[in-house]
Amino acid sequence: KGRIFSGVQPTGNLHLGNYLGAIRNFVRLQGQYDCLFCVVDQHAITVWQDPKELTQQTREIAAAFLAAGLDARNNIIFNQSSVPGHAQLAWIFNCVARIGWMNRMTQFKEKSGKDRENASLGLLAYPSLMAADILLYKATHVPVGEDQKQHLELTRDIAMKFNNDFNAPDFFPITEPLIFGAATRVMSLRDGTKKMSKSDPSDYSRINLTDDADAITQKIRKAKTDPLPMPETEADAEKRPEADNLLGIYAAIADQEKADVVRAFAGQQFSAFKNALTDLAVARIGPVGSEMQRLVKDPGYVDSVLRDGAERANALAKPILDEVYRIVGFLRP
Ligand code: AQP
Repeated sequence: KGRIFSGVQPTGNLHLGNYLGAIRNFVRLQGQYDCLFCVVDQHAITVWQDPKELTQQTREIAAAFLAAGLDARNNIIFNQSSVPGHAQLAWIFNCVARIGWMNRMTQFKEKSGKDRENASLGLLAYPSLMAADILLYKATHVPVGEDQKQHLELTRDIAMKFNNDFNAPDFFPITEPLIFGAATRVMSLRDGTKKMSKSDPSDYSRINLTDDADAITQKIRKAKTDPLPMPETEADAEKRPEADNLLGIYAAIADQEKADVVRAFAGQQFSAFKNALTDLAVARIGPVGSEMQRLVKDPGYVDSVLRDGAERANALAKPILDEVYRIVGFLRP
């Protein structure tokens, strides 16, 4: 059995992309692998987070994991800052990775924008911490959305360079990404060429997990489309980003092949398709959001899950980190 590590940042506005691209896949993988699912609060602070909101959002992500159907007993659910090994190993990886590797990361370029000199040092080093998250447990597989593929390649580079520099062949595994499902890259509802994102200023660009039936209905009704009827073939859909995105969302939620969804709605008016998509989203996403909100109202249970998860994660990490310290030559007097 391989081991899975994956994380979600507690940066607010958990959306359909996070759910379909990541969290729902976690649910499918549990049982097949040893799994660690992490609320990556240390990643979140690479851009400014209000402290009170960070605490609340951390509980929300953990609650979303549980609401989506992750089992807290058979998986390890925890928050990153509760296991000091992540930061400890990240420091070593900061010294293994090269600045040039970090400078090439698309996410850094996008998030730092034009004012790169003013971005936090943590934002630049983000992929090094992500490599530490994964390799602290020698995870073999990481389920993520398409946008994280480049960071995973960097994790593999760091593992290889560490193994090589310290003459420790095969010490760290060369981790494989698991990118699957009909929604590996959910796009904005306002612009089919931009990914759906927590930080998009327009709330109409995304469906939040906390949206009620009314909000979901409004957002799908207002979602941008082109004036043509529904595409006739998958190839036709691929040339129309907004239509393609909505079809992919439908296929992912309904758990159908996109080709079958295209066939079912071929040539129809968008309004008919949007009504069907609304019903589906309200029926399948609504309950996850309301369960998540119920769980955060009384955080005692969520906190106990995180506490227990941190203890178990620490126990897995400790012998691996001890071995890394020995390999690097750190004296442990
Ligand atoms: N649009 C998306 N489609 C599919 N998967 C997505 N993921 C994110 N956006 C999409 C996947 O969700 C997991 C958790 O993401 P995250 O919280 O670590 O990070 P993120 O990529 O920073 O999320 P956002 O929404 O895009 O936030 P901002 O606006 O801050 O950049 C990951 O597996 C990710 O692939």
